[in-house]
Amino acid sequence: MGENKVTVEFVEDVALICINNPPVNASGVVVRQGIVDALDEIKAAGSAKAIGLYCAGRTFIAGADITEFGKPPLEPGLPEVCNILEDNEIPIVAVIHGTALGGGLETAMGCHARVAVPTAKVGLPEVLLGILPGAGGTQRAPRLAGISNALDLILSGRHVPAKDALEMGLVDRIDDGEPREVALAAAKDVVVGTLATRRTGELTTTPDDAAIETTMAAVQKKHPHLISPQKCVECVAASTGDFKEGLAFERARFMECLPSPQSKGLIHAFFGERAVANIPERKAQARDIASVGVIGGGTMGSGISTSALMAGLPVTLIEVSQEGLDRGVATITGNLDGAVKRGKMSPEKRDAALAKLTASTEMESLAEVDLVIEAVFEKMEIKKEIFTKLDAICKDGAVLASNTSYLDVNEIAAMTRRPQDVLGLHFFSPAHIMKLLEVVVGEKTAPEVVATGFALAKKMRKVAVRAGVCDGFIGNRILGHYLKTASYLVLDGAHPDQVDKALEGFGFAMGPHRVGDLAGLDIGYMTRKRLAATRPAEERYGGAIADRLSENGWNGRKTSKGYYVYEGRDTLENPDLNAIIDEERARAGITPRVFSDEEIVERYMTAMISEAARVVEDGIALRPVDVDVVFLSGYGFPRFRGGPLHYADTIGAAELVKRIEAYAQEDAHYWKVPALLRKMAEDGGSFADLNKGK
Ligand code: 3H9
Repeated sequence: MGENKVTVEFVEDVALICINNPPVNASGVVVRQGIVDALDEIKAAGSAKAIGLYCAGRTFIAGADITEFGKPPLEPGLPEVCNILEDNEIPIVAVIHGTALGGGLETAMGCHARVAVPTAKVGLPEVLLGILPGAGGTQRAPRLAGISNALDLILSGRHVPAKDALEMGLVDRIDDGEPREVALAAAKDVVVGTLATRRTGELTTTPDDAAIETTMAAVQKKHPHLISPQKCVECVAASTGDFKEGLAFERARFMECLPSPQSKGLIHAFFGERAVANIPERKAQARDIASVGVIGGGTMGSGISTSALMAGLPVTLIEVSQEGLDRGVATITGNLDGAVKRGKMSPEKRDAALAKLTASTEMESLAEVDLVIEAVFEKMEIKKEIFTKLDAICKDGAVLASNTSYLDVNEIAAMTRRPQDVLGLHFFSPAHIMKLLEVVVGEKTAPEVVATGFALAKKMRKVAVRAGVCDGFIGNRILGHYLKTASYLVLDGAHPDQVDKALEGFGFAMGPHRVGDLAGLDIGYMTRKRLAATRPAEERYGGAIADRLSENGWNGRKTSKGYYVYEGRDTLENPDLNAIIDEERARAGITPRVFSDEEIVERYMTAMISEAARVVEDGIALRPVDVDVVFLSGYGFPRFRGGPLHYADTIGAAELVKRIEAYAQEDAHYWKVPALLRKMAEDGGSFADLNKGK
């Protein structure tokens, strides 16, 4: 039966159904058919008075098999299976361990009782994939847990611990033990009547118009771009009516979400975050990292230290002066306090983490640590000096990492007698919050050192992406390119606020000028100065307006003035900005023209895609999906668009080439068609094909 993914066992007067579809028991067609066949087999045998349904391996069903989405539907569908379970004459109790997510929880809710082991979690995370619970979840969850809980569950997608699920009414009992044993005991209890059963669809939902109304308003405000959250609310609202009509209503909305580009983008992001772990060094044995040294107590160094401490690692923080060290320790303490406030760690864990922090002004304190991360000022001479010292101080086998965001990791590694132990670990600010870690692999970096970078990221709950060496690696190299477009747009006639709003309309949380103000305009100013000598003569200079702001000391939020003026919580116009823009346009001999929001987005995105294509072409990123994940996890790229190169496929290479060629009429130096994109346009290829290794 079902390639043995679903098996039946008869024990006295009960039957047990076991689902075994590693790794996460996703409910693919074989599982679905297997469940239906199992019920038929049990009915035919005629001996069972109750059924226990449980899963083998690490988890209960973690959802529908997402890889089936977008392909022709395979019968029986999951909604049908949940209904067949519910309609089954012999009562069925589901036993949940691991995580019962999405279609998994829906399967359990189709059963007649639910028992969870104490460590189990349940959730309906479909909204995070741009869809909605489409196998009865929006109708059964409110019947079991009430409208308010169901809305929370379905809109947050969060994993609810068994204890809370019990309080909500989603599960009926918590029993400890191996899933099979718990299932056997629970089924026997059903037979003797000590575990009550009922059909969820026969329950009624108590109306709660106020909750529906407030939630709908909140959703529209919070997710103006997304279609599925609103549909989730509509479906939950429909659960107060007839059950069958509610199921049909849910099905129709599910089918509207499933083929949407948003859902495709979100699903690409889900698989992308997992695909980036597939690196050439994945089979190498990572070195054990039991202690970490961080050099530099500034924002980055403190953030990295916080992240390591939160992962349970002891940290030795190094600063040149006692004053700098005190500042670093204070920042780390503040970061940890913030984590407690945000509910990310308990006060006890915070104290334990802080107790693992050692602060020192002596580099020699790093002699015994397993990994050092240098996070000092972005100047090659300073980094070289530090790595020369580290080479003399650190024990053999220690991994030596630089948190540089632009500089040549090979040049840094060459300062040591052990370049094989050196790599870049590029964190993003604030490092204890941002998910992304670029693992920058130098010419001589050993495979096990790369694997160690990935293992560290996992420990820190970050998404690691492998990057090659070039100025800015994956993310900042692409950023450096497309930000020029933003500045050209402003020089040529768009207002910074229009550019920001157009891109926020596209889905970015903040437009580039607002981001610049937040990060500090002095960063870009220093980068432009650093690169001034290497800027080709034919490159158009876009930094004139930003330079003027920085030269006035208006570096953004931290100085209360940049592209905007910041007063308390308010963001206001900068009254001096227009004069500066006019002056710089006049100086460059530009007659400003009008840009539509659409053209702004097109030019900005085309620039981003062009450089992203070159990054793939040059082998700096392993695959297009690596670029996508960098932008989703580190640059606030709208997740529902899947990343720049997933988005590029929705436009198509031919159209992109056409756009670049048209823009090149104005500026042939900046707008060049990447060879990869041209080839795709000619062959009808896509970035998705490249991800699949085609
Ligand atoms: C749904 O249910 C729709 C229904 O309402 C309606 C239908 C009509 N399918 O994350 P991991 C793979 S929508 C296929 O590394 P962990 C994953 O890609 C679904 N594959 O493990 C990976 O493959 P690989 C609602 C899946 O322990 C491997 O399993 N459910 C699925 O860190 C291991 O995964 C969800 O959204 C899937 N559903 O975390 C839950 N799930 O090894 C999505 C995982 O080749 N899943 N894979 O890279 C998760 O959140 C996590 O995987 C989970 C385990 C927490 C379960």
